[in-house]
Amino acid sequence: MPYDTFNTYGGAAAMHEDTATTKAATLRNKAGEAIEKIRFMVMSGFLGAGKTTTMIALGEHMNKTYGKVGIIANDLGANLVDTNLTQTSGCTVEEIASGCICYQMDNTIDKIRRLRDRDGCIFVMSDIPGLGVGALDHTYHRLADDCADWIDLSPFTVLVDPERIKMLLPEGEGEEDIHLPEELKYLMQLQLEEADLIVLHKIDLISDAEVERDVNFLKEACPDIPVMKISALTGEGIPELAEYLESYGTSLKNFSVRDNEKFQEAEKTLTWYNRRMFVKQLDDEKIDMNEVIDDLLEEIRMGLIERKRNVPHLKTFATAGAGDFNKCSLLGIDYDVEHTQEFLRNHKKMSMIINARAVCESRPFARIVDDAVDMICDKYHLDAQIFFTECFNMGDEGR
Ligand SMILES: Nc1nc2c(ncn2[C@@H]2O[C@H](COP(=O)(O)OP(=O)(O)OP(=O)(O)O)[C@@H](O)[C@H]2O)c(=O)[nH]1
Ligand SMILES: [Mg+2]
Repeated sequence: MPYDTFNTYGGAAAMHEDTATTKAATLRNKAGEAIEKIRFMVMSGFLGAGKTTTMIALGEHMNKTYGKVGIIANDLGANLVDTNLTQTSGCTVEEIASGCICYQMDNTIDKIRRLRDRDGCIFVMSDIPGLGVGALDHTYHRLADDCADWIDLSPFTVLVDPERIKMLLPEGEGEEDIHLPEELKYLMQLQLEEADLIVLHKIDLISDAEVERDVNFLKEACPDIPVMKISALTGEGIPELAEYLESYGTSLKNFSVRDNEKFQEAEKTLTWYNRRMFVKQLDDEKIDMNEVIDDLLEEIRMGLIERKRNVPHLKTFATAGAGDFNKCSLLGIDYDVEHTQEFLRNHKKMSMIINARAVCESRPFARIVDDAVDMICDKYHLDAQIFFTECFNMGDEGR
């Protein structure tokens, strides 16, 4: 049965007409007072599409206009950049690491409950790993079955990066080679099909004509799914998106991966790499650690180019005391490093996390990172202590 849906969003309500059902009985606390249901939503989208940035922008906006928002940072593996980055915002954060929320639903339900009871959140959002498909089934259907009396589900939202749409556009329109394997197209198509709502993101990076072209493409490719456009960086479209997510529910469609083999082929192209390390300047000198991080990322980029491999998202988060931090992203060998935040001062040491999702076999990728770390140690006379490294390909036997 379709999940409870709010149809208060003007003309677009008709789009969701068939999804409205009766609401569950009102929850009451010990004193007999009515308790509002909490809202939950999943933010999906390909690696680097901007899920974390958008959740933070939505959270900060909705904290002021709607009520307290909780964010669950979710990814495979441990030591997540996204958790650390989200903690620097004004949002309340929980983490579900070492696997997708889909396979940790009891844990996810506990976190949502804790965010409500301990932190007073009335809206919780979680992302899923950037290759994720299937959360509608695993997460939304489970919550609809088991928690409909205290959780309302907002639209299952899929973000799309205009750079990645180039892979899906008809020949001649997006022909620029972004050096990602063909197999990943299928993964992106599945993500779009799964959506209740598709959001074209990073519109600050493209012209109005390109926005129109991409929106039209998405509407044609997914005719029954509403399309919005935003830039989390400039804030454009964030209030409208927030209002939509607060007002609408999910159509709770039945979606499953049609061709599991093809999906696994796409998964196998990706390696997950997470490292935590501590870097110290051996002459006790304060240096510009921003430069060190830039050199590290550039060396990894060059290593990948040399081996004809790529990294759809490589992100680093470094701290050096007194709240000073650096957060960088590299969205592929064809792009420059993006600095979400740079250190404001020089430092003698820093703690650093590296998370990479690479189109490269796991051992060669680990070597590329090790070589890059050796290079910065030589160049800046540093010692690097490695506390944690994990590196696995999605297709590795025995994982
Ligand atoms: N220009 C521009 N860049 C953005 C925008 N939103 C995010 N980015 C950048 O895109 C990069 C990736 O953003 P994230 O929010 O980490 O993307 P993500 O989808 O959470 O990435 P994964 O969790 O690794 O899959 C970062 O460098 C962001 O600063 C935007 O609206 N405009
Ligand atoms: Mg993220």
